[in-house]
Amino acid sequence: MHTTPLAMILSLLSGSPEAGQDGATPAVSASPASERPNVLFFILDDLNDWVGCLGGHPQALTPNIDRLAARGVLFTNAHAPAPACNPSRVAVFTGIAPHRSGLYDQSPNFRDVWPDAITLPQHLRSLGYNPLGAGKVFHKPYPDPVSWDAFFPSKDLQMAPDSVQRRLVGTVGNHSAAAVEAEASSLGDGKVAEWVSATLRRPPEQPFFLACGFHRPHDPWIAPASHYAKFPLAEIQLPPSRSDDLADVPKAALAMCYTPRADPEQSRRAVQAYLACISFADALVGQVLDALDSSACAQNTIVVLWSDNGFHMGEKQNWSKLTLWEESTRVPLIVVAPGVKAGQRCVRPVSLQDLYPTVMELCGLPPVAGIDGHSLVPLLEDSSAVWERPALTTWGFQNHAVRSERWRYIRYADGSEELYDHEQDPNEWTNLAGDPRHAPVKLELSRWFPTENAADVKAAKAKRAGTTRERPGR
Ligand SMILES: [Ca+2]
Ligand SMILES: [Ca+2]
Repeated sequence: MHTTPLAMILSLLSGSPEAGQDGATPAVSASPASERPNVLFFILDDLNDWVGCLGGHPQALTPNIDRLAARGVLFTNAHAPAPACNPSRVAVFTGIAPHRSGLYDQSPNFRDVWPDAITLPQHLRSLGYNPLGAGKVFHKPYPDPVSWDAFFPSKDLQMAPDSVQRRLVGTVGNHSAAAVEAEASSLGDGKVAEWVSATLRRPPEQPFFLACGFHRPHDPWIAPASHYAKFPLAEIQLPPSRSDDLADVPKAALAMCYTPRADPEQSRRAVQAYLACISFADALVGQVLDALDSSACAQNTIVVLWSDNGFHMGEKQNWSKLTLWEESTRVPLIVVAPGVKAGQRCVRPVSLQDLYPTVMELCGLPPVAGIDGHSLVPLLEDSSAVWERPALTTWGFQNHAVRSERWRYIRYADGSEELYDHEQDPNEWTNLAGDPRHAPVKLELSRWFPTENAADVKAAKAKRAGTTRERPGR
């Protein structure tokens, strides 16, 4: 029987060969559904590497994320499939990478173009799990009611509103902030933490998949004043940047950049606000972890924490995500699971795309054919295990970055390129793509760029509607 090239590609991408060859399926595989581990999925929004245990900013305060990392494996070189909420989250929850789905941008809703997609929570439901969620799990305007048995605040509304008066003040560009005199429970993310904690204290009888989505530290940067107070404005340190940094990047890179005027005062206000929101999000993670630890499911729950994309706070003159550089693609990723050795740090380049197959394997469930990503279980067992592939990030049609342990290689749709050596240049200041001495590195890394790129579903949808204007989100 002949195997078609596409079937071969899907098989290679599915993660199933590893699951079969390594025999690494955890001991839970033979247990009945009722004894399978639960999954608690923390999703943070726009959280870059400004986390204590990742060392991205010397003033970041994240004691709770740090204590979670100490319980399992911290991936220090983890990257998003796309540097934006919608394509990143859709890739994680469907298991299909942007270059195969054609969903590259903040719209459309994946259900509009792909109504029969089976999300991870839907798939787990079919295998006996109770899928539950709260907060920002999918992109904000696109709740996915069919994914959940229960959702807070409701299946049709992902984000609980803040119940406080606040006056936003400007910082850099379009980023606003507010310190509010309010308890966490008055803010949307605080309500999410309370609902998730209550769910953990009274868990369903079935094993559960519980997604806990916090909007912080996404802007507007609103947090209780107590978190702002931890970061006095006069003491704020700005991240390293160079005023001439963009002189050696191609036009395609500049087109992705958001470079508003940012004087030092505005920059310090923005950094303070972002640090305050990270501190607030971290406290909410701690609140949920405390609820888990005192619950009946403390010993039998896999905990995964990730952010959908990173964020530039002035590095490379950029004040956003939406680029193929390190600060946009790198994200915190922590996996804690029964039987996984605590306190490991893994430097291998991995992707959030790997989460779907990882969850399946950790739960002792069969691998899913046709999805992208590769189970991280070999790295959970031994964080220094061989891992040959780099992490791939895609932003728009035919714009890709691959990140290996040492290098970042970017190629844009127009053929222009960037190459950075993280061993010598962790800030990605010097684009080496034009240096012929690095041709062998580029050749080696270029084989990981997708050779087939699905047409942009947003463009296709607009064409079908007989207009080039994007239909408003719902
Ligand atoms: Ca985001
Ligand atoms: Ca530069």
